[in-house]
Order: sequence, then structure tokens, then C-alpha cells
Amino acid sequence: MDNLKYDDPLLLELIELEAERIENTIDLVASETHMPKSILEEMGSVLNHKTIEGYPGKRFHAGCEYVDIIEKLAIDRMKDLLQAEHANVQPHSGSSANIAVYFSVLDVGARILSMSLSHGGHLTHGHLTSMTSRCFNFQHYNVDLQTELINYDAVARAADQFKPEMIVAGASSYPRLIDYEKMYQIAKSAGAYLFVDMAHIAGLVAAKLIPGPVPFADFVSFTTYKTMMGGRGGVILCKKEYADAVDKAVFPGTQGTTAVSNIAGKATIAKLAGQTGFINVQQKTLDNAKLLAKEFLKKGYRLVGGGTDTHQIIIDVTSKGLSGARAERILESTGIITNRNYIPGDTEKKASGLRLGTGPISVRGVDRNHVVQIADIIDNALMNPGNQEVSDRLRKDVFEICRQFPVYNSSVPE
Ligand code: DSN
Repeated sequence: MDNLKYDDPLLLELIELEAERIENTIDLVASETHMPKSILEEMGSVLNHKTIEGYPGKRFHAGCEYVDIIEKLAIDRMKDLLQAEHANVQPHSGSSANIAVYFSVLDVGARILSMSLSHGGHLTHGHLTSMTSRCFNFQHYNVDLQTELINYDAVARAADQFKPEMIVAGASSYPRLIDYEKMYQIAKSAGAYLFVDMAHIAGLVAAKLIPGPVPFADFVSFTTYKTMMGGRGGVILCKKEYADAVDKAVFPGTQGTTAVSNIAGKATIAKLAGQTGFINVQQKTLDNAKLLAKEFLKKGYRLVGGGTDTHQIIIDVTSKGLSGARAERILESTGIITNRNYIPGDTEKKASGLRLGTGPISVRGVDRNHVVQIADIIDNALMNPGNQEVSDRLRKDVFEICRQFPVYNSSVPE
């Protein structure tokens, strides 16, 4: 970053500090990962110069001969990778993608049935604080409070009574698999569209390690910066018959010009996702999540949903007398980065959960022995809050793991 040194040394210093923070902490945030360097190169490239509106071959500015090829590549590769009939790669984020899906086929005020936030849903699934709840009439389904799993019969009953025009499946905080075929049957019986938000699990689906929603859903959205490893942004997949409506809802419906640099990242990750390096990272992500879950269960922690089938583990930290926020802060001071989360039964005043994801440690290539050690460190830290001696010792252990498994090693797909 030779030029930044002259233009804005303070920013260079902050970026270097952030790079150091990333190297020297263990990232267990379920919605983060470490991107391949090639994606970072694309994102900082000359592609940022170009203003584009419209779609390849139908633009509103000249000079699009190369960026048209880039966007077309991203579309075709995403379609091939996920066996989708249509892909739109322009959404700035998962939220923009979700908003565009709603507006593609629904009128303002339409009825939408989705999972509530504290049971795992996302803000854009109609939470009171989200503009989505001001534009559409949402009703929410919950997980079963005993099993903390989706009760498909209860969803079917809710659909029968509420008569939604769209049903949303998919979650930000749900560690188990969702039965998309069942959700499809419920949606079809209700005469509703099925929309699946697979933001968190897209990388696992792309690697074909867990079932994907594409054959069943009318619309699928995902972000490219979580398990998918493709940099910031969102993607919408849909059946061919909705392609035009989705494209119009993205541009000009809800976005203007978009970031070609991020579209390039999406194109590259869709290529890398077919290769062994990516698939191995996703397999490790699943294996590490199962291993961490096993370790926490052994130590007496209560896990939401009883365990995991994905990259996520959600610990009910009240089972150890802590709140999610307190647990998050204790771990941050030992160099372990997580985030607090609502769990089923929370009132949204206080989060009782701590959500962990194994994407980033799997990219770093952390081996099984050290995953077990990470569970020990977390347990020790949570059981000894305020004990500076323990905290300092654990911080050193975290440093040592980080030193042994640097972010940019051979596990990152090249
Ligand atoms: N939806 C937020 C999360 O799951 O952390 C950001 O992607």
C-alpha cells in the first residue's frame, strides 16, 4: 500500500492494525471468514472506477466491454455452481438481495410468513426495526421450544391460517438443517412463493456438503462473505420465470449502480468453489463445528438445537450463569472473537446466546487438537471472569495458536 502511505498514513496505520488484530485473534464469528487474496486484489482493483447501470449488453453508460464479460462470467458461474436457472449478482448485500426479492413479485402490504429473529431469522425477515416490516405484512413462525427445531406442522398450520403470499425459510442463527422440500410443500399448499435465505450456509451448499434449496425454492438469496468466501455482496438465484422481475427489482427497483469489483469477487469464488481447496475448507468447517459442539456438550454447556449440522454452534450461556454480552466481552479480552445472539425464548431485551462459527479457523487450517484446545480456552475464560492471571495465560495460548496457523497459509484457496 505504497500510495496510501502518502495520501492517508493514519488510514494505513489503522488497516495495518486491523490486519494484526485478524492475525492475532481467533475469529469464531459465524458471519465472517478470511477471503482468498485474489478476491481482495479484485476488490482493490481498477474495477472500482466503472459506473454501471443495467445488465450486460443493456447498459446506461459506455465503456462496458470488459465489465460486461465480468458480470456475465459471475452470472454463468453462479448458475453452474448452484444449478440455478437465473442469477443476479448485483445486490450490495444480503439485505439488499432480500428486499429486491420481496419487491420482485409482491405488492406493498403483501403477507409474508418468516422465522422470528429470536428464533433464528434475520432482521430483513420482517423484524420491527427493519423497513421490511413497514412495507409488508409479516407474521412469524417460531421453533419448537423443546427441541429448538422448526416444527413443520406448526409452520403449515400458520400458513393455513395466515394465507401468506410468500414463505421465507432460512436463518442467521439456526444450527440445524432446514427441510426445503417440506417448506416447498407447505408453500405450494398455501399458494405462496418459497424464498430461501441461505446467507450463512452458502459455502457448505456450494461444496455440496449439505442439501441446498435450489430445486425447491422460487427465490434464493445469499451473501458472498460468510462461508462462501467471495467478498462483500449478495446474490439472488431464481426460477427462469421470475428472472425479469428479479432483475428489475434489483436495478432500477432498489439499487442504482453497483460495484463491479465485488461482482468480480463473486465470479472468482464461483470458480474456486468447484475446486478441492474450497471443498476441503468447507469440509473442515463442518468437522470443526461438530467437534467444538461435542467438546462444549462434554463440558456441560447447553447448545441450542442440541448440536450442529452446519458451521454454527449456539451456546446458551445462561447454562453457565452468563449473558451473551458478558460472554462475548470475556472472550474478546482473551483474543477470541464471537458474537452474542438471541436464542429461542429470549425477549429481545437480553441475548442469552453466544453464536460461534467455524469458517475462519477452518480457512486457517487449525487442526483438531487445537480446535479442542480452543474449546478449553473458551471454557476456562468463561469460568474465570475477572481473573487477570487466567486471562493473560489464555491470551498467550491464543497467540500461539494464531502463530501456528497464520491466516494466509495453504488452506486458503488460491
Ligand atoms: N446477518 C448478520 C449475521 O448473521 O451476523 C450479518 O451477516
